[in-house]
Amino acid sequence: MNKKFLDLGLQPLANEYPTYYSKKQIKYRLKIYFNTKTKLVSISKRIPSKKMFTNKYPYRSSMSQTMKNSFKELSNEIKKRFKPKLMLEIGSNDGALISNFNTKQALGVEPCSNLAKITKKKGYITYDNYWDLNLAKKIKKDFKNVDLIYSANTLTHINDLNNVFRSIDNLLSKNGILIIEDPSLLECIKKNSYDQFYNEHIYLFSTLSLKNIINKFDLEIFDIKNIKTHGGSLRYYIKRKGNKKFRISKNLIVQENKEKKYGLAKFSTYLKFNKNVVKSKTKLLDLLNKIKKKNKKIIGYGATAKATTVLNFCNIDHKIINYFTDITPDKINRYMPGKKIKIYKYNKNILKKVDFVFLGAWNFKDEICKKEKDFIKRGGKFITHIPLPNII
Ligand code: DWN
Repeated sequence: MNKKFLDLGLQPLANEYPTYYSKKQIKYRLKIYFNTKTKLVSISKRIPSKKMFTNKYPYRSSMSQTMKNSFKELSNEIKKRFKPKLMLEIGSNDGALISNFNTKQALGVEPCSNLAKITKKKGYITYDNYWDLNLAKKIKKDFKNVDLIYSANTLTHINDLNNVFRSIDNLLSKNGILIIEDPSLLECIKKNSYDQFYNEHIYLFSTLSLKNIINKFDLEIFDIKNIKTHGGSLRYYIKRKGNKKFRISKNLIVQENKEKKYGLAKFSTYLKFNKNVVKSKTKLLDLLNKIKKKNKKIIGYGATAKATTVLNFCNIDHKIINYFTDITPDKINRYMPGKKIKIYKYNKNILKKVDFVFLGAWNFKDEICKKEKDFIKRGGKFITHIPLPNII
């Protein structure tokens, strides 16, 4: 049974950055549910993939050094531990991961053709289609099987999870390995990062819920890693049940116990989360308004999908956060979705006359603070809302 625990109000598409502000930008009600049987957390309104993942999708995973390092490290591990002859990435974006493999070793699947173009140009075979059974069958026809499938921050964006895993089951070789990486529900609840919810994130996985989903396809998690990216993610290592080559690691039991102990299987935990989210909104608005009363200038750093959730839920406009800065080419000179807050191209001097910087990309706090030593030295302050609205 699906039970609602959070309502984040009307939210625009998180990656639809318009060239001009219009009150008419379409918004959708964002309600979050917990399924008491499957333990899966999901959003209510499902927007068709074709509306969200278009040929103008702006998000680029290689815009951050942290992500590039993480993908580099993982690719070394994949080569050493699993030695795949051929691997496939579902949601290859601009190639931040596959570019660590040679063009004969890795295939990409990326429905946003503007991004697929980038990896194609580098010589990687990239299917610019949505991930489904037809595509899996097509790839099977072209390459027979693949022995490793990887997907980061993508499967949770696809509505029909049965189709997702049926398609993986179809293409993966008998002893093949599937690696999935997504924000951890446990970390989201612990850190009160309600901004992990937006229309693209249809699901937020936990070990408890993912186990239930993949069980139907005779797949099982045999190892798990907590990683720091995207505010705390889980990397799940999955195999077919019949594959005896890999033993079930104790990391899995440890993670499951942590999730159970924290209450991820109980609805009451999510009601508590709701209360914390409401408190966070009040506290953030108090903090920003106090700063504004002192006539200080606040700008946003990192025009993230997460920031869109915060701005629209807390109703923060350009009178509070004057503008955002970002390095992503396709976000520049556009507006934050749903708000009259412009995004300017990042340059070294952009923080010179700024007093406070709201971290839209709080997940890259360390990377950004390192880059902005001068701002900190001259007394500039960062504001974060994670885990609680605060000046750091
Ligand atoms: O799942 C998703 C995640 C992985 O990426 C997508 N559905 C959408 C997107 O979500 P996001 O926009 O919240 O992701 P990030 O990775 O937190 O976005 C970081 C943003 O900050 C990018 O626009 C790049 C920008 N940035 C910057 O301007 N200067 C980042 C760094 C590190 C910087 O130094």
